[in-house]
Amino acid sequence: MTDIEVVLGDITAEDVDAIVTAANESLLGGGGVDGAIHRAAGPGLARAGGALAPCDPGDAKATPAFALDPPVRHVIHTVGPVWEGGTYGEDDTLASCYRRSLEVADELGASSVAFPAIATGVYGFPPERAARIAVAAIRATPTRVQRVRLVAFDEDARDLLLDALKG
Ligand code: AR6
Repeated sequence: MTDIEVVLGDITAEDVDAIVTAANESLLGGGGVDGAIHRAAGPGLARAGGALAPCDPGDAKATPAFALDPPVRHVIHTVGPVWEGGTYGEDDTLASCYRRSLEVADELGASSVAFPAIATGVYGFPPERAARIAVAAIRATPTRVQRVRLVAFDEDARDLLLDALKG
């Protein structure tokens, strides 16, 4: 049974086996949470990501975590959907990000994984809808990951995730 926790903070400070980043298809780094993770991990992360690119929206690929503090051993790069109004399969693509990230975590043998609110920043996915999809997708994915931490960067995002968890 996977335990889902909602926390407020900076994902780069998480003590987990694997951190998920909200990447773009190049896996070379960018702004937002991806920028923060790349800064914390160092330049090796972009080199390793670039070697695996491109990554399609909805898919996920893993690299080492480089200079991120232990116990973080892996970064799982997933690419969310760019929000275009909701009629272009954005919900399914977002659910796939969570599902594929957990599948990759299983392949890595990770037992704890931290996720940011994928696609809710630059990519413009409505945060309430994203929170419901995140929780539903994690619950629907069979996984050996024991602890999932949903890391909200602000209180509004945290409250939306807590509501989704109750629902
Ligand atoms: N810890 C946790 N959450 C964070 C942090 C952090 N340090 N920093 C930002 N967030 P975004 P996207 C939250 O824009 O929408 C990048 O350039 C933020 O408040 O990072 O999937 C990539 O390379 C928001 O709720 O990701 C892509 O090009 C959430 O993380 C593009 O942005 C996601 O916002 C991906 O856009």
